[in-house]
Amino acid sequence: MTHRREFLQMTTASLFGLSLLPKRRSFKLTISNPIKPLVISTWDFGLQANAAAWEILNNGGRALDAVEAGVRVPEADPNIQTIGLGGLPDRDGHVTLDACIMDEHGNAGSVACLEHIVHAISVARKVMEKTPHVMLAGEGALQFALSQGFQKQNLLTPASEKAWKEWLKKADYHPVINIENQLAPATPNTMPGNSFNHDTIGMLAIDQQGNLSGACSTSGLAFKMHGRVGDSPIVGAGLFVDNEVGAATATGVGEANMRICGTHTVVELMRQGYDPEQACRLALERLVNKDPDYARSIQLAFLAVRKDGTIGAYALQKGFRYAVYTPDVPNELRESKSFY
Ligand code: SD4
Repeated sequence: MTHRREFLQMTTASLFGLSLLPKRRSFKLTISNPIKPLVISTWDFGLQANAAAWEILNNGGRALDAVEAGVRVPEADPNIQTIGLGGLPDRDGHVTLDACIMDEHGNAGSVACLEHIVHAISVARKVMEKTPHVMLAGEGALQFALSQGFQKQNLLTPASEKAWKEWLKKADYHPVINIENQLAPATPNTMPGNSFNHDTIGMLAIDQQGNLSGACSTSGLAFKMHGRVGDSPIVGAGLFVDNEVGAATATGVGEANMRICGTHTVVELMRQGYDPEQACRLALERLVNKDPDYARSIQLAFLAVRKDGTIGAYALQKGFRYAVYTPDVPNELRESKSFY
């Protein structure tokens, strides 16, 4: 219990604006040999996305341009049923997209529940650059996109419509770990549960100037309720970039991530001196400690990069892969460690 005298001291200290918290040393990362340029992204489709981003980074371009160009690749691919064109719809048959982008100055833009526009990431960038806001949602986001010259189009492909109609027969909502689109029928490029069928693209890059940016884009959880927004467009949940420290992005069940402001937590842990893998693990540990049964039943994964180019990832479940492209690593897939 706080005694009266201590309490009065505390109150007096607060009145004079004195912090009672122990002083932390400020973040000072010694960067002797930074790895740059660099781009990393979630899941197997990250390989193609990284290749597009690398073109820009390798030519001295800005990390922001690289992550936008990278994320546009899976957004435009109708065979990827978790992002952009061909994304699996919500339970009412609407394909609704979430996306977020952040630059080296800490500027952010995002869209939530956006319909009919393939490149949600480019709309998010326009929100960041052309409006006084950070996030636009639903009909307002669509109207803004159209005003900026984006073309309206039907995002529901025959394959995704078929999967939705199949799902409607039982209407049993149950995201499957790592394979949220297991119900999707096989196509020449996508087998149910294979590596093409995964989730959100989250991409982080460092350019030749050493500046960081990040982007993420998704159609969210398949067969979600209409109007559901996940973690991806939420700054500090699906994506966070701090040019002094590092950046992080997420994939998996957004509801779990939003509760811990996951990527902000990861970046703050890196600021405290944890390396990216430790930071991703510690953020997930909050979920694991609070509700182990829930944590065991879902997938959530973080991918992070520190300002010096050190990369790390951690997942709740096995099976989370990410793609890495650096001057020494010509675009390879890595598997992250996991709790379970
Ligand atoms: C969401 N985090 O909407 C996204 C989807 C995802 O693995 O990444 N699924 O919750």
